[in-house]
Amino acid sequence: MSDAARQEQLLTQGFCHFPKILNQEILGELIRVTDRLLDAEPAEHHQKVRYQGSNISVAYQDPVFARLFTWPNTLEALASLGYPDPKWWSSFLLSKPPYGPPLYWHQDWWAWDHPCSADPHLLQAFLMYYLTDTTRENGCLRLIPGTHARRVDLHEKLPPAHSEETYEAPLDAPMFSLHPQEIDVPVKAGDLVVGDARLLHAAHANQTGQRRSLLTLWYFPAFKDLPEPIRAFVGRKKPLEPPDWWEGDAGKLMESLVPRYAGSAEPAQWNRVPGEHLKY
Ligand SMILES: O=C(O)CCC(=O)C(=O)O
Repeated sequence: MSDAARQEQLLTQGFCHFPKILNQEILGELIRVTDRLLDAEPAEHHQKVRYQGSNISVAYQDPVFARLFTWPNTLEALASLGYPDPKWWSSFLLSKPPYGPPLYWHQDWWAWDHPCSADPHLLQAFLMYYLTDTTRENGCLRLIPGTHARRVDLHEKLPPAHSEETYEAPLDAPMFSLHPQEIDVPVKAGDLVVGDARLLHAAHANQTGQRRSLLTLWYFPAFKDLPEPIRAFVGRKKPLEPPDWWEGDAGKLMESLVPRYAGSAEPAQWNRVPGEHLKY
């Protein structure tokens, strides 16, 4: 697929796919490190977030994460989409255990009161790396193309993403329903899926006996172009303080990926429920 076609797909459908971004070496390292993190997590964690499988913030636990956040092929992929100066915000390990349930429909944008929420351009992006090949059987990604910019009936039936209400919901709740416009996005391990934070997405249940792990990285593809209140909210977070072992090329590169804000604007309000800025 050409750069222009991917840019168009991202803008109109809210996602695009890059094959073979990670190599076997870093993939193997990521599987080893994430398996260790998952096995160390208490059973209560996995039970509470059972629809995600796990929700572990990753950054400093191992130097491999600095390599991943600054992975050259990924930065090239973002540049090919027109984003040569992205900023990294946070990253999570989401892993479905064998026979884990589906993940509910949700979107992850958090400043819906701000008028920029209606902007056609990408404000915040998820970068997803599945660490195994994914299929409908082991819980691949599902999404509803275009819902980053267009309201559908399902929006009215969804609680705020990853709230207590989502954790407690029964499997027959609307947020687990099949939607006529949904598509599956099966990928190979090491591929990259880039998506708009506003896009409605979910995942199938894992019906296999193998773990299905995913690393989701959050970036601001064009941080300097975001409205000041958004930058103020993001920049308010404690800046990265890389530990000593984040030295070397990846650690230094991380420094250039930190979103910073030095102005005095009032930070945007946190609101994960799309309101007037998302139209039918
Ligand atoms: O598990 C997946 O495939 C998607 C995960 C996700 O979107 C989330 O947990 O927010």
